[in-house]
Amino acid sequence: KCPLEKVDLLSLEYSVDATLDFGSRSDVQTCTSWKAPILWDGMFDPDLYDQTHRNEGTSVALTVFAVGRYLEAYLETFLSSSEQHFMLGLPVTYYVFTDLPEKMPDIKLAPQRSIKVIKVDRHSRWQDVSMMRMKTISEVIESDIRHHCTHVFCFDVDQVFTGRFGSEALGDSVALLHAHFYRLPKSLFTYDRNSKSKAYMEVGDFYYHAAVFGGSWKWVKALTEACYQGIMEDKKNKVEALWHDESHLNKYLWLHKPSRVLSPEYCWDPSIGNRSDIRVTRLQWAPKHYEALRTE
Ligand code: 2GW
Ligand code: MN
Repeated sequence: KCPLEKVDLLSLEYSVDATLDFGSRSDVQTCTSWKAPILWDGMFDPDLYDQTHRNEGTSVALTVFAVGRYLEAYLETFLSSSEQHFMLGLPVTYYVFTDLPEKMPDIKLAPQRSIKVIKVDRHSRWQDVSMMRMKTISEVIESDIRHHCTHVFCFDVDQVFTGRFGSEALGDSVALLHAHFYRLPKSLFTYDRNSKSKAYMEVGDFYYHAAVFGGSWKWVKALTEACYQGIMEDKKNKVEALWHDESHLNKYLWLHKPSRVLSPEYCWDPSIGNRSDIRVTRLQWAPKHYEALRTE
């Protein structure tokens, strides 16, 4: 059991965290060594979080990229499922980045929710499509998001919301435990191990998944800028981190610990099968069709 200490509570952005019940899940780790909560089903009262965030005037930006074939393969399912489950009751602005704005699906949005479609270039290497998201996100936070939203969440598009992904997930700096690694020993984490890369690291806390990260706009801007700088430095030195942007993200989160950690409920791979600690899945990996999507 690992409750938040009184002294920490004073500095918490939202005192509602004081109601987290760290003892309610004895089968999983509910707190990091630096006392950030790891959110599992059963630890929190969703209505309390919603109420608190409505009172605080929280508004959320969701960024997602759908470049090339990923638009028709994934975007409609991602957005329509998000309308069923993502931050219901709070104002949400989707920032959709695509090279094919004319192919945008027509999604019916609930009140207080809107979409901004932003045209981006298509990089010829898929590694660059993925990595250059960091640059684009930091730019749009600076030019637009920071004037309209308090928080930002960044998502891969190849996933589907299947349960509440609500305001309990909001915090100053939020990272997600990778479904394939949360029960593995650290020695198996696939950090970048090439000392020539800016993403190089030997030890870490967790293996985080780059498919979901978020936080205050300030923090996400700092993170995406730092990752982009690392990526460009690597290009200059003719190296590429093992898992691209995800390696740089893991390095940043090792140096700048997140204030909130999401359990793999928040991005589950159904091909893993049933696990007793996963009582609810809130977002799921969509099936991959690598051959069809990754060849030209
Ligand atoms: C990516 C790989 C191969 C071929 C195409 C693409 C591709 C990615 C694309 O053609 N169009 C596109 O919009 N993307 C965007 O990049 C899209 O938002 C997608 O979700 C994201 C990451 O690519 P994805 O989902 O195919 O890669 P994953 O699921 O293996 O992602 C993990 O590793 C990546 C780095 O290799 C990233 O860190 C990602 O955040 C991780 O989840
Ligand atoms: Mn993905």
